[in-house]
Amino acid sequence: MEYDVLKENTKIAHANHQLLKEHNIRSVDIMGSIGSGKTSLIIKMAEKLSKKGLRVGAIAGDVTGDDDFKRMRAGGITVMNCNTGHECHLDANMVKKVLKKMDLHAIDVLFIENVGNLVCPADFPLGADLRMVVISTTEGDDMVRKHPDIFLHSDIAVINKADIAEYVDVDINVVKNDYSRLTGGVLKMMECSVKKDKGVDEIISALKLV
Ligand SMILES: Nc1nc2c(ncn2[C@@H]2O[C@H](COP(=O)(O)OP(=O)(O)OP(=O)(O)O)[C@@H](O)[C@H]2O)c(=O)[nH]1
Ligand SMILES: [Mg+2]
Repeated sequence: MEYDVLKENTKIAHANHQLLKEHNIRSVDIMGSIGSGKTSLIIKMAEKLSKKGLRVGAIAGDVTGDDDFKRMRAGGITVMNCNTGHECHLDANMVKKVLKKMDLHAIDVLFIENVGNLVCPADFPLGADLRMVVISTTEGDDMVRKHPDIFLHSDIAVINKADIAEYVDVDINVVKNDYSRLTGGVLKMMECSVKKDKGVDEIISALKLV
């Protein structure tokens, strides 16, 4: 019998979404390249959201280890670690298992940090309200041209590390223009520097978290 992995993933993702909605949790699947600043952005957003009285939870998705888990925990986030073992992306079933162990009554916002990768996560929705892709200036100016799918599967796209763009010879406008072109001029890529706390409030607004 043929087993359709993507179809099954979509079914579980719908159930995850339903469960999160039943608990009034707003959720974001944060995808993006390795080291683009996903964890840093989650911690910065959590700091800002908790000042507004929101309780932030997270799932730290990584192939192995608990580095991001520990950083998020130190940032005051109610976080669960999720190691994929070998897989280059989270899938809805992994998230389902983690959600079962989480106290969903204790959080208002859930950030799911996907494995750093601009290819595989695109095909596996997890059940979050929104999907965001985070790249950074250090990857160069050609990420949208090389990995269009993940941008097309995301509601929001961010380019981080604006503070060092000039040192890595990247013109952020080139990336932004590629993204605008890809989305038919409908969406604009957001720019931020988590390090300098620039553009993070705008991302929180775009995610409709406050
Ligand atoms: N200059 C600069 N560095 C940043 C910024 N944001 C994050 N970093 C640094 O980039 C490195 C990677 O950041 P992380 O937040 O771990 O990135 P990540 O996307 O979670 O990485 P993985 O989970 O390993 O894929 C760290 O050394 C951060 O301090 C920024 O806005 N500017
Ligand atoms: Mg990380």
